[in-house]
Amino acid sequence: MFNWFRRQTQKSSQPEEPTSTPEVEPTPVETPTPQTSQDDYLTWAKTAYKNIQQRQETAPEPETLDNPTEKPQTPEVQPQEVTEALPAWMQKSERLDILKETALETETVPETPELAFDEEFVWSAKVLAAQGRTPDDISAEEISWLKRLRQGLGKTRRNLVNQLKAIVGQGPLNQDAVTEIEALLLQADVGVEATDYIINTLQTQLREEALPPEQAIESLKAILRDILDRPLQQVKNPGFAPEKDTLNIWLITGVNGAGKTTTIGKLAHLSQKSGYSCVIAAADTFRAAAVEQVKVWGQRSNTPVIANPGQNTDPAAVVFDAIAAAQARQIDLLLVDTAGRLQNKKNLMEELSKIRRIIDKKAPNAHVESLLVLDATLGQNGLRQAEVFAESAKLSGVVLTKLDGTAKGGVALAVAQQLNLPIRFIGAGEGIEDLRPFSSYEFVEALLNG
Ligand SMILES: Nc1nc2c(ncn2[C@@H]2O[C@H](COP(=O)(O)OP(=O)(O)OP(=O)(O)O)[C@@H](O)[C@H]2O)c(=O)[nH]1
Ligand SMILES: [Mg+2]
Repeated sequence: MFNWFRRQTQKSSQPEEPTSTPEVEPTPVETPTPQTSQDDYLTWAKTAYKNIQQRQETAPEPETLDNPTEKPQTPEVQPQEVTEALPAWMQKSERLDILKETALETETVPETPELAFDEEFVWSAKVLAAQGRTPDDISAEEISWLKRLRQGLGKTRRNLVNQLKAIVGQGPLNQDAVTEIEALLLQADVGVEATDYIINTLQTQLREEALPPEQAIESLKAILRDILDRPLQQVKNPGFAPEKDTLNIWLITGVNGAGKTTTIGKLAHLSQKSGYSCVIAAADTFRAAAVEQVKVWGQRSNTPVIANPGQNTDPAAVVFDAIAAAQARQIDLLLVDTAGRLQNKKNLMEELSKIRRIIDKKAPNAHVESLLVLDATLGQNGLRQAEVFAESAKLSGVVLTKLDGTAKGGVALAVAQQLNLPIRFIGAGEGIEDLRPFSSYEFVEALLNG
């Protein structure tokens, strides 16, 4: 089973940033091989491609959304016994099981469609190789995801790389060059604060030593990674894998249309296939269609959805019930869908605070994360919303969605710099596979590695 939450990715080194908290790294990270030539990368990529093909040929069936071989790995949930102990409203979810069985047949699509050995494959392989991976331990899934990420940020990258190379290749930055880079970063949604920081740091470096364009871009990449990783220094769980043997609760918040419900569906799928059992709480009770929408995602990801059948029910009550169900079933991860819009903003914030209080009270030992879902296409506008949510929902991280669209991607840096919140997941498409844990290294490569 491939655990996406514990996937090995490179952590950028941050020598100039002294850390007070000791690094707690869930998985050991190998150092990348130093100077690998272009030819070596190509050989590496070819070997990796052959290995993936061989594995696909020997595998009995391609992995599907509803992979039966994964089921025994999730903690034993014994529906029979649990159902008896559950209140009536939960027993109703059995009907959902029947629905699921029929619905899933049509939803089953291969997880990893045929991979072509193309420029994007080589690029993805290179990104993995640079993180110290070996050609026999990479998966088709990882390559597919990196390709998607690269495509999503393609337009921004092409813009940035060409212009940056022309500017930074001319030695110490003069005022004109600084103004040009500033404009480029601002256009890419990086925001004023992060842009100022990047320019100052880059300028100091280039003043000490005039770097050729390629190296200047490498320095720039290191600065960007540093910004993206900095919020992680103050969090306990840099890797963001759900903790085993504890209930993990992830509260998903954000304005309407940001992609909360879609993110929940994708996260449920990712958790199940990474070996964590999962339940969804349908706590957006404001819109009638919201519960139905989350139930569809429940079916797709084969995840039980706890909902209250009544109209206009109290979302905090749904969360209360969902926690009870998750505890009874010894579930690893409870995902809470919330409303994006109520009668007014004040009501929404009050409701979120109430949900948060219920979680803290009913599950004091749970590991709680509060994630803000931000639509990356909104650029700086999205950030203003974050400040409002930060207080009510006690935010601990961000999910950036819609990076496949017109988003410029730079908003990730603004989030880290201005909100001091780590980005935990990124979404780059509407499909169930289109969301993965965030890696600063891979993100920056997709943004700046032409
Ligand atoms: N292209 C693209 N579309 C996305 C992505 N994530 C979500 N969407 C789309 O954005 C729209 C809104 O998504 P929802 O998940 O319903 O958003 P929500 O935050 O739950 O919205 P409310 O329930 O109204 O508050 C849907 O059409 C999704 O398919 C993404 O990563 N890429
Ligand atoms: Mg929703």
